[in-house]
Amino acid sequence: MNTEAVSHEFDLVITNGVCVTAGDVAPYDIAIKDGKIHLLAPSGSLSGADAARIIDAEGAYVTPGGVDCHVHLEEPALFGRGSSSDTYETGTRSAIAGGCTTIVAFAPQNKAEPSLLKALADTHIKARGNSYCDYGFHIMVGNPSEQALSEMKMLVENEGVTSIKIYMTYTALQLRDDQILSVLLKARQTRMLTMIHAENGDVLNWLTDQLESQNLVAPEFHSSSRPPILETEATNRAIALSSLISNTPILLVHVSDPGATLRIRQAQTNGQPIFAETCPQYLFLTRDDLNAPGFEGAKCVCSPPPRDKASQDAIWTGLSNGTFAVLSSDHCPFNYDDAEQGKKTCITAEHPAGRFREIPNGIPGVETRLPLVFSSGRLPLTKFVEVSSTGPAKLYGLYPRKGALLPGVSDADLVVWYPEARRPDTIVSNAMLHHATDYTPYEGRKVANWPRYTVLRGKVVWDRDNGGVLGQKSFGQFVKRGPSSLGRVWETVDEQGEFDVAGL
Ligand code: DUC
Ligand code: ZN
Ligand code: ZN
Repeated sequence: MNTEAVSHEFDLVITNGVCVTAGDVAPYDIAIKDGKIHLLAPSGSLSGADAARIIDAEGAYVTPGGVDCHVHLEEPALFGRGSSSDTYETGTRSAIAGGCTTIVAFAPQNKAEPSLLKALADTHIKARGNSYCDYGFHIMVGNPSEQALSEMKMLVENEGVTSIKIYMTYTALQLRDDQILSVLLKARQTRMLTMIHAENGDVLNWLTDQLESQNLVAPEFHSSSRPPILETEATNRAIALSSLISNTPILLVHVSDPGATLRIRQAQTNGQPIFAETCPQYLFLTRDDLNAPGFEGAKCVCSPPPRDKASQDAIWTGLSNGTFAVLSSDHCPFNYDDAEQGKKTCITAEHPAGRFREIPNGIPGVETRLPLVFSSGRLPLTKFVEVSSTGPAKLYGLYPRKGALLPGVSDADLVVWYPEARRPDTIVSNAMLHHATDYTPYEGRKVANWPRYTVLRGKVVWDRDNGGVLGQKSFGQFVKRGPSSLGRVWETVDEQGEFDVAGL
């Protein structure tokens, strides 16, 4: 038997597609070799190419693979009770089925643990060999000890970890303002991007006590315990703390509130390096979803909570006008029907109808992020690619390897959507998703398109009509990240120089 591999000029060609990047929509054929985008050529010109495989996109849009830089997997109880219902294996399987080829997940540092490097090492063990898509890590800082701060330089220089997340709420994670300042100062010195969860934890705890004293403990009161003003206040404070440390760059994560959005926009207009993220839950859910019959509202308990219809519109506007650099899923899954680790851990003899204070905060969404927003028709396609792929790749130091279609440079990470003639009207159901979570908050929603193929480094890892998930959990690679390249963020800091307390 002849076992010699037949060699081809290209490994994969995608022909008759309409390529969408953050800057352009144009028909090109794409040739892929050795896992990279090799060539873009006039449409149809590669349909007879010498390639191991040719996919005819049939006129469909082809976008860079999704880059989702806000994903929680295999995390312990940090947001109330419970622990993640998705592992690296199941969460990244879900990612590729929804067109996402790279995630950045969190390496959580426990409050009792002084080291960030330990948190990173522990998380590498969970992810290695268990990832269907490429991945990086942010460190979630629970304890900004001297040791932790001193390790930030190593994370950037040796480990390819160039961002951290800090919290202004949650008992297990909340930092005081002085701790936030210490983190920002070190982040400035080491060129780390600081992601901030901006909600005033002390105020929401007080409001929660007030609600509980009136026995208002059902899931819907999660929303009353975290009104928009808490987010606006904390966002304003985060921006003030950043400006105090000589305008150190920060990213406000999962922004839900128009007041916070306006404050961010003002800071950006003033030239401050303030970046912002929003998520599908603030575009597609409202607080009414927390008011579902019985305990069902717990399925939509996340923080900040979904707001009202007018807020949704303001968030869409913020995406369109560039206030938000990135649209992430904040995939933070907990099973619903699970009294050990899921949403129902808060149902006890004392609180048979549940107690919102103890509901694990977070919802799944890594697989639905791209189809929901692509199908919405509310963003130009170039903007869709910008906020869901190119923007996150730039913000988190992955560009142009990720988030682009640059020949010779970019990994061949792609999504081929369905062409108009074959567009499936998909009704989202949990049964069709690939996570290990027992529900989706988007059950029953109609979406007009879905990734037909997902390609990761030149390999077809998702073929919706022929086998579904074709990738393997050993194929995803850890990606070392560089500094952020969005908006000359660190060049500006270089020009401004270091923080000088005497100059305040
Ligand atoms: N913040 C997150 O980023 N994810 C889930 C819970 C939370 O509050
Ligand atoms: Zn958060
Ligand atoms: Zn999150």
